[in-house]
Amino acid sequence: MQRPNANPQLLPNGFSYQSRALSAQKSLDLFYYLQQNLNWQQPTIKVYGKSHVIPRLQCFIADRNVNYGYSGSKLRVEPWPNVLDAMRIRLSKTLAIPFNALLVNLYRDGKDCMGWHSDDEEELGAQPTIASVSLGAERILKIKHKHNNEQHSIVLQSGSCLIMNGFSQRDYQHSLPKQQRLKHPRINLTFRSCAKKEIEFCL
Ligand SMILES: O=C(O)CCC(=O)C(=O)O
Repeated sequence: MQRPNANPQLLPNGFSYQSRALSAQKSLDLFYYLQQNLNWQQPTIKVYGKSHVIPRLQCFIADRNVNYGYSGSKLRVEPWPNVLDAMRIRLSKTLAIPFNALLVNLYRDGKDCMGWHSDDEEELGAQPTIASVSLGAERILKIKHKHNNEQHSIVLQSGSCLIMNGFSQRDYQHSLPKQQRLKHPRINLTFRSCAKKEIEFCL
């Protein structure tokens, strides 16, 4: 995997996009492998006191010592499959970031989506680096500034890698809106570096 290039789709500071981080064949093989072999879950969230299943499937993979509220509350923590461990090692070396957790999303078709949010949980630190790899159907990612009207859209192609770092989470939100007519699935891998659990011991 190469270091992402300067961004051809004119993204704001803190976002950089590489369209062909993985070859088409590798992306396809990996997509089918993960679709069939990960332990997918569909967590429930509460919105205004009402429970809803989220509109996508997820799998959270992490080192055993990772302290991440996201996983603790809703998702089982899974061990690293070899193929994803190898990818995280390559990404960690290339970007000089010790990735220790991975949230995987499976969008079964264009009706599955993700709402506006920032990945700004405390465990990720003040300026987190997140490496987001896309496999399968192309989807549009929307980005908007939190305090002005600046908006961007980026087409996430299969095999691409979007890096979010710097103040991207402090200053912007992102979302993956529905694309009602899309029939094909997509998998997204977001590699993260989370705080570690404090070791408890008694003497
Ligand atoms: O599917 C995507 O590209 C977006 C994923 C995302 O925003 C997230 O995992 O926080």
